[in-house]
Amino acid sequence: MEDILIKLMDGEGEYISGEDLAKELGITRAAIWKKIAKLREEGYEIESVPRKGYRLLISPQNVLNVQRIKREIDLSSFGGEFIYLNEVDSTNTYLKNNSESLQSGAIVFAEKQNAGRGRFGRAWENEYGKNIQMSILLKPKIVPERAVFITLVAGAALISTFLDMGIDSKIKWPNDILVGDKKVCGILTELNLELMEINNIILGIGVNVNAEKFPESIGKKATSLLIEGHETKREDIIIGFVNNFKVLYRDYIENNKKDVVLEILNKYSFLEGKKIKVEDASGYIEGQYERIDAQGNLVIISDNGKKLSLSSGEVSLKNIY
Ligand code: BT5
Repeated sequence: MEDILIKLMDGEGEYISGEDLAKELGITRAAIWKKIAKLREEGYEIESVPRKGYRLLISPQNVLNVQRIKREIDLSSFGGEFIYLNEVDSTNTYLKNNSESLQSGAIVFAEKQNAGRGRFGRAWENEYGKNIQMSILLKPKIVPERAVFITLVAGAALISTFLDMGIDSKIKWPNDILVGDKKVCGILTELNLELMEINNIILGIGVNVNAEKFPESIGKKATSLLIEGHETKREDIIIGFVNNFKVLYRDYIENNKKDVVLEILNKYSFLEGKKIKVEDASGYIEGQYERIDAQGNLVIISDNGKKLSLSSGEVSLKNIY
């Protein structure tokens, strides 16, 4: 997004003088005027009043209302920052590269990722301006083993957010959220360690909100909220998710409280009653899904009758996944 647009949005409907804009952006007032004219052509209604300056009145529909997000997420108690980017390689990589200067809780959002990642080096598809690609920087004082549960905290926060919006979703342990049996959201939690201690954790979520189509390669398993018949505002999802996540995350980090998360995960498990296959680097196990246990592990009764509790792995079902 144009820097000038960000400044106008940051102005929250207040006038910003041409002189201030020129100074802050390091360009001439004539260049400001040209940029304003271009934005007007794109559908932004910008008022200009002599001696007062410019103020943004109306944005085209699909522009993310960053101001509203900043207002409704209590940033002062969490990270202090919501960084809005037009394009980036990956929001997770962005936070990794800026982790020293940012506080725990800092959030970055991008309208488009050019190298969005899934787990195990897989790609995450996205389309400019339609969906949510965002990451949260976390710097908890915990042992690395406790970090995996954060993916589940994020999953539970997303399911609650969707429920609040009247959308039924399910979790496919550990990191997929499905609507109508297809994936609308993926979660990627990356751990950056230093001498076996957590330096930071980066939680990335991708939500297909308004995408209308997907590449053929994932067409059978991917969907968006819009395709499933849910017209939503991206802001509502972001605000709901961050506010739900904050509460569940603090409870987990500070009090090791996991019960609400586990209750949600078990109640809305996509795997309930299903025959599954779980693969990891060492091989695979087939069996019957049982539940998510107190550690957040997947419990499976293998085909040879053994009950196993797995802390990681890739779950697949016949046919789709
Ligand atoms: C995930 O990995 O599901 C984690 C996705 C995390 C994406 C976010 S976006 C913000 C942040 N920055 C990043 O760079 N990443 C995070 P995994 O379980 O490995 O699933 C990846 C697989 O899902 C791919 O191999 C495809 O089959 C499928 N896939 C790719 N893009 C998709 C999409 N938009 N919707 C649904 N499925 C998709």
